Amino acid sequence: MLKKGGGNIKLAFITSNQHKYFEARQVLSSWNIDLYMVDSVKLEVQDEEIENISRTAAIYAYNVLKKPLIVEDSGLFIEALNGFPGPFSSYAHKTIGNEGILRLLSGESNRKAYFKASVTCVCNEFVMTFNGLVYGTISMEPKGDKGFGFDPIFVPKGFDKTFSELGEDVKNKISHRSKAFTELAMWLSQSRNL
Ligand code: ITT
Repeated sequence: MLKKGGGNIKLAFITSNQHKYFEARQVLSSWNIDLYMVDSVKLEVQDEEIENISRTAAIYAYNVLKKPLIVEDSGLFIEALNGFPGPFSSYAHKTIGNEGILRLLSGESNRKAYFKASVTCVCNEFVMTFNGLVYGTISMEPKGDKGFGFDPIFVPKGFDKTFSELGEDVKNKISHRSKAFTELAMWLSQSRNL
């Protein structure tokens, strides 16, 4: 059952990434949903679709924890690189990093990219997945000192600054993560009587 302490829904967020956790918490705070971070049971599977990765990891974690929970898988998809790093974003960031991505794009005029987040919630008998996307471009050089991961090289559409320069308040209004978690929150708030 979903635990409702003081009217709030409690959900475990299975992740090792504190940045993802804090961003998700901020989005969900206005929806009376309390997240707590569990950094232990995330199964990392390989798949070309991040939806499949988040669903498989969420079902695995639920079978271990037996508590209402969410898992988010996300990635940066770069058009000129045929979608790379996509589902391999975490590994690509740890290995070649932002500088490596910029090197792969050197001399490339097509800088289009998008971030995608896929959040799977397992609670009671439900397994629900919600996606969020934000479109933009890859900058010519890293800029800004806020955020994490590819934030210093991603310029969201309609802005002329990177996510790192814009900071969390702006990012959290438009990001792939905020869109996916808002969809989740809307579904949960309509499902209060489950
Ligand atoms: P968990 O699997 O433990 O949740 P993780 O960081 O490995 O943490 P992912 O497997 O979903 O998470 O990897 C997604 C990677 O994509 C992440 O490590 C970042 O490098 C990048 N990424 C995702 N969302 C991002 C964002 O909002 N800003 C910058 N980079 C992001």
